[in-house]
Amino acid sequence: MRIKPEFVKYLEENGCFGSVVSIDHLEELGQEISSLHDEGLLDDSIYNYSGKKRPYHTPRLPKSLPRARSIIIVSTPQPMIRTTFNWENRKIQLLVPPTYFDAYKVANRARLLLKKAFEPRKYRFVRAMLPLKLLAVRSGLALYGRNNITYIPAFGSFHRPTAFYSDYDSPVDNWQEKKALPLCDKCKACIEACPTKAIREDRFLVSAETCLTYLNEKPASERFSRWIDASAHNALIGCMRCQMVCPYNKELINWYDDREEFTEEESAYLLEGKFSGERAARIEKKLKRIGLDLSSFPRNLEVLLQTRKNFVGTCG
Ligand code: B12
Ligand code: SF4
Ligand code: SF4
Repeated sequence: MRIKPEFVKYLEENGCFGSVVSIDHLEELGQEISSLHDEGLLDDSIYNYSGKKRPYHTPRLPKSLPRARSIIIVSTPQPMIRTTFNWENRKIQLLVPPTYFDAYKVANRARLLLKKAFEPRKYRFVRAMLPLKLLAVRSGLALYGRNNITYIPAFGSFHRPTAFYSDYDSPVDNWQEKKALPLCDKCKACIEACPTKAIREDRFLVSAETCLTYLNEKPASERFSRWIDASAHNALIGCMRCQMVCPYNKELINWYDDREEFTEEESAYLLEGKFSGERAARIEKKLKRIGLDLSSFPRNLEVLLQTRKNFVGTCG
């Protein structure tokens, strides 16, 4: 059970969800990740984002807020984006999963809402680089799905969590055991839908190194391995298969915003894969609005267009 302090009620009035834990759990959060690493279950190339620092294994208080008292997590519901490519006289619509885009916008709004929620008291909120799913579940804000993605009521897995260190000394500490969604006991939909068998029967932790998302987030200079069936690809970046089949997302699978349309010339340019100068800068600006940059092209678009030779205007 999560206790909802007043500031969480304010977040909810403004369409966001939140929770709080004491700063005393910071080390525990890191230890949980580093113990998985010590067991050889986490690949350094995936989790060691900032070189030797391993921010998720050994989270440190920021220099700007050395006396933080709490960690606040705010989650913002986000739809998918549907974007259109004009290609060979057809309009081909492709998806970008929730959470790839508007990262700063979402984080800034979350910080602003927190500031307003506590007014007239003035607390600090410093963005925290933490294992967000673990924090979301440990704080009672979310539950783990068997697909290792976290879920909140009403918005399923379509939400973007953001964490902040704060000098707010919360009387509430929502730290709790990790829990999975009730239906995961009996359901295997995501395991069966995963095109690369990254969700395993023998353990809860996903095999990140075979997850399609990991493979298609790499720069396009790394071609897809032959073992990945072309039909596995389903989004311009990332993958929606294990979320689309989940009963907790039943009401959300058609929740997308239409954003950006690429002309025949722009599609051809992206497929050519030779980017430089002003033209590249212009198209990259457009890609950034859907959470992408040129590094995934032409590979990701190429494979999707190949598998949609007879494709007429829906997503999938
Ligand atoms: C590294 C990373 C990846 C890697 C590795 C994925 C992974 N599972 O960790 C790759 C590139 C593969 C990836 C893919 C995706 N990612 Co990612 N990723 C991250 C990142 C940077 C760190 C995640 C992390 O800490 N992993 C460490 C592992 C150990 O943590 P974990 O999965 O939580 O593992 C726990 C469970 O296995 C659980 N567990 C183990 N046994 C048991 C048993 C029981 C009973 C229970 C209940 C739990 C349990 O405990 C483990 C921790 O101790 C975060 C951003 C951040 N700062 O957190 C985004 C993030 C987690 N990713 C996100 C998203 C959206 C995705 C994708 C869905 C993207 C997409 N649509 O294509 C896919 C989903 C893949 C999947 N099925 O997990 C979102 C999640 C939002 C949400 N709603 O939960 C985040 C938070 C980014 C963001 N800000 O929005 N991602
Ligand atoms: S698809 Fe089924 S097993 Fe997978 S996360 Fe959803 S409810 Fe759980
Ligand atoms: S994101 Fe795709 S590849 Fe990764 S676990 Fe889910 S279904 Fe499998």
